Amino acid sequence: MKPEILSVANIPGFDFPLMESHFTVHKLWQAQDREKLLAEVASRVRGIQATGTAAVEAALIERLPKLEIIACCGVGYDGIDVAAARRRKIPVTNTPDVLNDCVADLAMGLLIDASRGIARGDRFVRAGKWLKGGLPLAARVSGKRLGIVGMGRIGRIIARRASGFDMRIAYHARHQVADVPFTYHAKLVDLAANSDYLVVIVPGGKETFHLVDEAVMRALGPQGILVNVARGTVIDEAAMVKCLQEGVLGGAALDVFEEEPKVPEALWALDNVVLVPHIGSGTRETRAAMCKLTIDNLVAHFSGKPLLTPVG
Ligand code: NAP
Ligand code: 8YV
Repeated sequence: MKPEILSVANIPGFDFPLMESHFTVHKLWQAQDREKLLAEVASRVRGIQATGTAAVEAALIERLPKLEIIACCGVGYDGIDVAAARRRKIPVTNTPDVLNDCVADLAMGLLIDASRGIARGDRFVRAGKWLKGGLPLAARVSGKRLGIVGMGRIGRIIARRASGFDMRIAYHARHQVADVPFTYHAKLVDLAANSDYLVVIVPGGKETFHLVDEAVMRALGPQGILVNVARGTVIDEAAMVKCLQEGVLGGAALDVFEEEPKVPEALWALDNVVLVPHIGSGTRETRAAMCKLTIDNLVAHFSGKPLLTPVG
């Protein structure tokens, strides 16, 4: 008998046939009637497959008496009630490292786009506006000051990418990192005041909720550009809209939003904003690696082997 897994969320590129070769999979996200499906399978479910943005609340965990493991296809697991899982000694796994390159690539792409106006230029050409004149000048990227909020696995790769653009790099995190040569700012507002670009790459959740507040955005300033590839909750989105509208923040490039997939319509109207739909890890190669790691963790657990990437 294959162990039964509850898939609580889909993610483009997830290899369900591979998971189904090892497990019986119940797709909660596909169910017309979630309650009916849960009533049918709850007593037999031994594992949950989630994603980086899926909610796995205490109520669901408590409803599954045989639950043994929660495997998250994503490095961020802020939607999962890890404390509730721990109370039942249920391990949680995630997918660190395999997505570092692609998320860092996207962060640099967003930064360059927001600064140089690639998407804006594309809209301009397609609308036939070039025939009537050119776009206003943009801002140079190379050699500028980059502030990175979070110097973890992905933050470090963003710094490496930015070094190739001769950027002067500084960062903020709760702790100074011993093995990076960049300037550390214990206060985020100081980092913002000394940056042309602020790239956010910290975990989501209560600890970082609205870490980037109005004061930070004002410190970044009217020429400053805010890039978010972390979680929407890390930035005070309403304050950001206001700062962008008033011109006290120069621009923003956003992969993540507070209430995905809802993006405030006020942002659609702003030409100094680049918007993409949470695609940081969205390449065929990276999704395949994330998916394999998620399934490998589940397989390891049910074979009695050590987990590959348990959450600490
Ligand atoms: P990581 O290696 O754990 O690094 C997290 C960094 O954030 C560390 O430098 C940490 O340093 C810092 N940090 C944590 N809490 C903080 C706080 N309260 N204030 C300031 N800094 C704080 O994580 P990662 O693998 O780089 O991933 C980071 C996050 O990116 C994920 O959790 C996920 O939410 C997001 N992400 C998004 C996408 C996407 O598709 N857009 C893809 C992958 C990941 P200290 O502990 O010293 O504070
Ligand atoms: C995924 C992510 O897009 O790894 C993360 O934390 O945000 C992304 O890689 C996410 O898991 C989709 O829900």
